[in-house]
Amino acid sequence: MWRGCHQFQYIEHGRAVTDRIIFMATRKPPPTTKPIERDDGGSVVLERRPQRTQPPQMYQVVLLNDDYTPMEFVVVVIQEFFNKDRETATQIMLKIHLDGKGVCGVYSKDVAATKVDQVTEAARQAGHPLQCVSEPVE
Ligand code: TYC
Repeated sequence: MWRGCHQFQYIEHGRAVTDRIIFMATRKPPPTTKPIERDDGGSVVLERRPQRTQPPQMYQVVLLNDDYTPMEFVVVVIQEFFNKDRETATQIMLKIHLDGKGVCGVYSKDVAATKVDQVTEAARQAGHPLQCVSEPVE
């Protein structure tokens, strides 16, 4: 267990007050600023370091074309599971029909996996061979 401490000093009602915050973490966090340096004039120079954390990997949920699933079923699936209006859903369905596949939405890994499961189950229940997959973006 790593323990850190921040100490603050300030004046309150004319008296010097010291507050300490003690915190715990499993690992020491990486510094986001360099240690304080003083230049000739005694002023404080803080240099910000670039953030190291990357944005989370996103996943696009893709529907694949087939020869048997009715167009109307695909349009309804895109409306219901990907929250598109009917016109947008129809455009996406036609793109899939013509190009072989099309992106219906982009989500975090968990949400994308849930969409794939929901669409796959809805197609199975309706007896259609519609295929839905997720793939990392970029
Ligand atoms: N190609 C299908 C048809 O002609 C329609 C369709 C569109 C099927 C998109 C799947 O993901 C799909 N009935």
